Amino acid sequence: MIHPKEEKTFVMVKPDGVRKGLVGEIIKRFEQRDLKIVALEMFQATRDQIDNHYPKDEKWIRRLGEKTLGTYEKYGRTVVDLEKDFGSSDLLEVGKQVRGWLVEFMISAPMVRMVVQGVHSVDMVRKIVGPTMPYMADMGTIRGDFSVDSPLMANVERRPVQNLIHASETPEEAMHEIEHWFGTKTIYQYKRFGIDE
Ligand code: IDP
Ligand code: MG
Repeated sequence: MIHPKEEKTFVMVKPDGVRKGLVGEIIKRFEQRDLKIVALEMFQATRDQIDNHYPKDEKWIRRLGEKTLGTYEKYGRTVVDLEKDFGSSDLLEVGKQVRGWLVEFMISAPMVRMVVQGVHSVDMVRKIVGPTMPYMADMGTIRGDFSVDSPLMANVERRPVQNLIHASETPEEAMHEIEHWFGTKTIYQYKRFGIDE
């Protein structure tokens, strides 16, 4: 087992976060919570890179579709509405369409990628970022403080929910994403005052 202080997670400021000028604010919130930035870069992703970033397995894609249907039902809309908006009520097909919107969005402007290290960094970062849907995110989280999007609006406009940041959800996802985005790059080591010495 790695030392708890060595836990790393992957974060990307999405195009909406960059275009809203939130790069500094986002990094600040991780650093002020004693998390350490150990790799950092602005870049523009290729379609292929994003396609390989989001899982391609049926289970993950279907989950996106299920989430979408869940939102429809929560707001009194039905499978019939889903079929009208997506041309299908097959949740795998719905998930594929949402994934496609995501890929297009993520290549639309530069992003900032980083590796964040610290005790429970995966969970800590997700907590600081807030839940996927900004309209549900508490004040004090990044998504809660700086965005208000909802899938109800996004699905009608045929675009992904804009929630400023991507952050790994599990240590396994983090490992895969760090390898994918920083595989050939340097992850730095240094001692943070007050944390490492
Ligand atoms: P996460 O980014 O909080 O980890 P995931 O469930 O992994 O959320 O979904 C990936 C991304 O897909 C979300 O950040 C969001 O941009 C988009 N997304 C998720 N569900 C929907 C939806 O129902 N409609 C449109 N976009 C969605
Ligand atoms: Mg995710």
